[in-house]
Amino acid sequence: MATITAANFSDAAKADTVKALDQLEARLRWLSSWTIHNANHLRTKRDGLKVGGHQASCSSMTAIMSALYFHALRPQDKVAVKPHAGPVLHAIHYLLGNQSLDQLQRFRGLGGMQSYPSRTKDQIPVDFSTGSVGLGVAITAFTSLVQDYLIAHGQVREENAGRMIALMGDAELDEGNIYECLIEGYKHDLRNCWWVVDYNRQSLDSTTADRMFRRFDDIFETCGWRVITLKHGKLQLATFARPGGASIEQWIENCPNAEFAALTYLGGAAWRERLLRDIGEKPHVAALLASFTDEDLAAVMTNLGGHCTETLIEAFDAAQDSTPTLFIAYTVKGFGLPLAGHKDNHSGMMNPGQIAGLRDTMGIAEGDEWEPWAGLGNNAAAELKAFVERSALARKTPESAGDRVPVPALPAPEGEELSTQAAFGRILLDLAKSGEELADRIVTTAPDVTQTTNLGAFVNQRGLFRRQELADVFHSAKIPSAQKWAQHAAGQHIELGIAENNFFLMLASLGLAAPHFGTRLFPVGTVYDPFIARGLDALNYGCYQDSRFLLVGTPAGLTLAAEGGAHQSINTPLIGMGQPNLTYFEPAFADELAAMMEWAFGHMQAPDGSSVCVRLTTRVIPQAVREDDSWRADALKGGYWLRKPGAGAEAAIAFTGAVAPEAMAAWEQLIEDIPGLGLLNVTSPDLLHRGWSARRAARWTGQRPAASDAPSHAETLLGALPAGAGLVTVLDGSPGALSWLGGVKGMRVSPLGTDSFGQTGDLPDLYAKYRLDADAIADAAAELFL
Ligand SMILES: Cc1ncc(C[n+]2csc(CCOP(=O)(O)OP(=O)(O)O)c2C)c(N)n1
Ligand SMILES: [Mg+2]
Repeated sequence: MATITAANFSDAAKADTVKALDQLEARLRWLSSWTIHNANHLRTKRDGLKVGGHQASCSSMTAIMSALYFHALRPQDKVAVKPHAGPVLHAIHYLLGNQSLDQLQRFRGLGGMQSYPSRTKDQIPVDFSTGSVGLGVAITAFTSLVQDYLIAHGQVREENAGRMIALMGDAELDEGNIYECLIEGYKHDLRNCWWVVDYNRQSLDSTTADRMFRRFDDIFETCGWRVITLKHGKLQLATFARPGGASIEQWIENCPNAEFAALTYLGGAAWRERLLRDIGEKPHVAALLASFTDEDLAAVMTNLGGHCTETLIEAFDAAQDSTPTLFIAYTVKGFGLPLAGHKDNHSGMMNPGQIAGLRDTMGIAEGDEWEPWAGLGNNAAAELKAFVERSALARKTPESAGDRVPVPALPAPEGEELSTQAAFGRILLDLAKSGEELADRIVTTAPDVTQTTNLGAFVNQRGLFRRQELADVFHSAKIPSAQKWAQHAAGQHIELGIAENNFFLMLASLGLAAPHFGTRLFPVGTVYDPFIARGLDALNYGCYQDSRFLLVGTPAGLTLAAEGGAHQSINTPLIGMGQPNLTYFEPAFADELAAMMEWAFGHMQAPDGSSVCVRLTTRVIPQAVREDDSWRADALKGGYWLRKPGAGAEAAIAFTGAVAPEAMAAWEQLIEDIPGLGLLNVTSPDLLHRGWSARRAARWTGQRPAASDAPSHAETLLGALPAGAGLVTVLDGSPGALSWLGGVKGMRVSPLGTDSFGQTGDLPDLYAKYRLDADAIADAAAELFL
């Protein structure tokens, strides 16, 4: 455990600071409680549903947040706030004048402040959205790595480096992604990162396991972190120094979490009775206890480090180097509220009588509840306001929209036969060799699948990123290898270990470089398509914050053949379609992919853009022969006719991706029997579906802009078929990704695709067994006419 040195400012100044921060702590505790109370007890309710909010989780952190935001934080620092302490963050900005009363009063209502801090929806500056516990913690580490990347690439000055800080609940330490992140952080020599644990030893359900005591210290220290434990406040330490105090200290040391929490809830008389029973016979203990009123005794026993402003600012002031630091701040959940310590207080709420009692003890007059400085008196209020205005937070620079980087035309790789995965590697290589600025802004990353996803050529060209240079041992020893693996500060590939949560958090962090650091990066991440599911919540988390990246799921589907069922992705098309802020494409041909990537680099920087995902394959197929570029615009809208339906055509085949040869072969087989048969290449089931449902929704939301009076692209495409025509849909993935197309014009559908686990085999066997081959498509077409 690190020792805490004295703060580097004078005792008098320090005393003033502590006093102001204590007053602010009380303001935050009150305002967060009242905001939640208002939403639950005062605002008109129309649905009988609980509104919710977490008064106990907030008050557990108010001292930590007061000390951090109004003392330790610098303008360049960024913070992820424990989701259920969101109201405290809003209260901080309310005191700063950045948040309106209207927003506080509409907490958890439509258009009001969000339940959990949100970058995209809240009106205050939020550095990181939080909500899914654990992810908001780990993203701070990855954002620190992004900052190091930008420093190394001359985009951020070393002296402006900020600290990336997570304010976390102790139960977040149960999330596995925390430990995956610790390991990756150690490998990349993480710095400028603080995690402050609100160690109240309570989660949602109850109190937490005693056995974890001191385990966290070991784990973090092993991973290169400094651990600073703030167990006792100054009042407690002073008491321990008095005669009999050592026995109380020892007693606290041995007290199980649940018992400590229960006594906290019961209060002073219960503490006294219990301490007398357990250690009353020890020298001086009875006299020491007798020197306290019940109220004072309760205050001493709950004066833990995380509630002691002086302890907190000393600790923060002493950790000014760049070593990653874990502060374990002992706290009481519900501190300073009648809910304190109760094991059920996570969703517990003060009743009207209790909140009135709290208001009275804080000296706030009835009717003054929303007054930012209520209960302070004029002079004190003015002083505190001035103190707040001097804080670094008031000087925080607003986020930038990010610069715009020109996107050059990306030519399609040449070759009569190609796989989309190989084409991806070639397109990136060509870019890497170009002098385009876009190429300099691309950062690639992969969870230990760089080579097998065809990122290797780009990496050979642009190098691996590492703050400290690391030679390629194999290269130095002249051992032949296709892959250069030298690591240096100018490199543009961030190699990650095989942990998909880390991969998605890295992408999310890189994709926020524009708003966070003012420099746009174009993250390109590759992962085996089936293992997207492994990091799905982190992917969703990145999209929720509107981070911008290009995700490449490859190889995909049953088409992986010999790799077998554990590697053959099935439902990723549905993930691509269902994930907000992510546009999913699945190309069949290399030129489509080039067009999609070019579009993606534009879309990733458009104000109303999104992240983009492409699902690729290693299957080498003959490339489409083009007469012109007319396919291109439609392909970027979600689909185009590879063979236009003839007049009066009674059916069409709609396919996506790797099964293009089967769809084309089936078309050849059937064209004589079904004159005018169409062949539709669906390049993005996502865009087609989204456009179709948005157009329908526009009829009742009234948001349809005049120009969009045109039908959706799906309607336009299928409008080429006469009413009553049938549709065979086929893709290497969940059939539901395409079968909905039948609903657009009310057509009969024969859907093909995979909806059971695959297995090993060669492609002819597997396509036959899972009904993806030309015969299956022909059979499905015949079914339409039964
Ligand atoms: C991934 C995820 N699982 C479950 C939840 C539901 N949940 C919200 S808070 C919480 C417990 C939080 O305990 P802790 O982190 O100790 O915070 P405290 O309220 O005690 O400060 C849980 C399980 C969630 N938000 N995210
Ligand atoms: Mg907790």
